[in-house]
Amino acid sequence: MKIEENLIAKIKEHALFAVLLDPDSSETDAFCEIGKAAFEAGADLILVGGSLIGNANLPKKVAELKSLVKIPIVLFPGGASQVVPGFDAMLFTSLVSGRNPQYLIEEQLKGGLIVKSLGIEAFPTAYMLINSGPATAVEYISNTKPIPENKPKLTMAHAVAAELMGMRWTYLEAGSGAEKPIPLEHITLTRKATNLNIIAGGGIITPQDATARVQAGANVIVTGTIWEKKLDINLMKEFARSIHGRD
Ligand code: 1GP
Repeated sequence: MKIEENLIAKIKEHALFAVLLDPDSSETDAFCEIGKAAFEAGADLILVGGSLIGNANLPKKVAELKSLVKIPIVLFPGGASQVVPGFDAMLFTSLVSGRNPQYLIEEQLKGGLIVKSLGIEAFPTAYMLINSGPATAVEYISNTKPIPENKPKLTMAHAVAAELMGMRWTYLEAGSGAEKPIPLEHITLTRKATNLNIIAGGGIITPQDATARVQAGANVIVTGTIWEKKLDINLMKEFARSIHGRD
């Protein structure tokens, strides 16, 4: 529980800035370059995942990245095939907004014993996909319907159920490269109704997008695609300052 405890202690001080790395880019230099820049810019953690495809090169790249950064590297798996050694911790997610048993419990069943035997610290996380424009890869591959963007109460109700089932985190997801980030009401209502640690990601491309979601009650802001398009360390620093409330 050490990594989770440390992150939660930090969350009590300020919201956290997370940079997401795509495991499919672990064949390239971009993986470590973006990860190292995130650390230098003041990110609090690195997430790896979101894709639903495994990659044999991943453990080697994670080990390389670990030698370059002093922040936790947390797996955010798209499926059991991504549970590989080397991570400090992982989001043990269930796609609770969907009704596909594969992502509600089957991938977890395939991955659970591996997580245990590797000794990876797991954060129980209710993962929810919220509609934010054209269909995203996660919607297509998970074969689930997102929660409609104008139904924030549905998000809140799923979060309440997840908390009652013992989950401690929820990830409110617009999808990688989404046209726009999730509407604020989904965060506001979930914040009022639960004590879950709220992660918000997908389509966040400006520090203002991030700040608005922190003010609505998000505890962790995730950005990924923006850095794959252009690695701008000054903008990363600006994100860190806005999310940490130091602007
Ligand atoms: C995707 O929420 C993450 O799973 C990050 O989204 O790539 O759009 O920043 P972006």
